[in-house]
Amino acid sequence: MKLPQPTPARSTWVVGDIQGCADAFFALLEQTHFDPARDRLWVAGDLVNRGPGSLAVLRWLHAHDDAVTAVLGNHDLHLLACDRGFRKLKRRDTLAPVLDAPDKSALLDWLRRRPLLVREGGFALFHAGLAPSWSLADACRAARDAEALLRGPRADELLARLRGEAPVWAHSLRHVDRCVATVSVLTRMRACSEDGALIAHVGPPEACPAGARPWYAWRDRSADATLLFGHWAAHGHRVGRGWVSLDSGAVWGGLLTAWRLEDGASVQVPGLVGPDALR
Ligand SMILES: [Mn+2]
Repeated sequence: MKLPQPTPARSTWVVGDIQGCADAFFALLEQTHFDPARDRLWVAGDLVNRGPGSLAVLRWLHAHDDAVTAVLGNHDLHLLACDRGFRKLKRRDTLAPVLDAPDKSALLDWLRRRPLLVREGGFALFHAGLAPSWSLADACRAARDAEALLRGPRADELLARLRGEAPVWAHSLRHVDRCVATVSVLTRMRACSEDGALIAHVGPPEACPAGARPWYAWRDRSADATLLFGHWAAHGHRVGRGWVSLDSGAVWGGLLTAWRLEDGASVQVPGLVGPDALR
């Protein structure tokens, strides 16, 4: 896609799920003429896994921390849980080079300190979804609690819980349970029921099971920020009323998408191709 002219003096690009597609990621940086001294990069989570270049992606983001705002996705948390021994690598995981890297502790320490939700300048960025009952202020409060737990000395209490079922989010949940539920909503939700229970669904949003809708469809459309999210490859890159979806399935042979906050321009590059692409 060609960029409209003139381009803003300083661009803020938000990129969808990179998932270790390092070649596509670096191609996207070139296509957007990204300059870390001038521009900013927002990353919608799932920086790593399934693609072959998770280590290169993590190293670049870590090295350009001043220009990068990245939120955590479910694959990023899976990496942290594997490192702590709470989860095991699955057949299609490609995280071993990160776990074996000499700079692993610097990279994972940086990753563990990423936020779950960022709200800035009329935009809110998170990996997956928001609970129907949350205002944006509620979502920020819930995210800050879970982030504090993950960054602190009790992080293992959260990471250990990632292998099990999360409770449906409710304010009345006890602290760690509530943080587990918060992480589940922010990093795993696609379709949900009206009470905020996650409904397993990986197909397109038009094909949600009975009683389920895309999480944003339960929300008041006059929310005070544009919601930026990934996690839903079959959803693809779309610009809706009050939201922009950014996961265009790079790891599944689709595209890697960047969308510019200043003017809504989008740039896409091919993700994994040929035998590297997942099926
Ligand atoms: Mn995801």
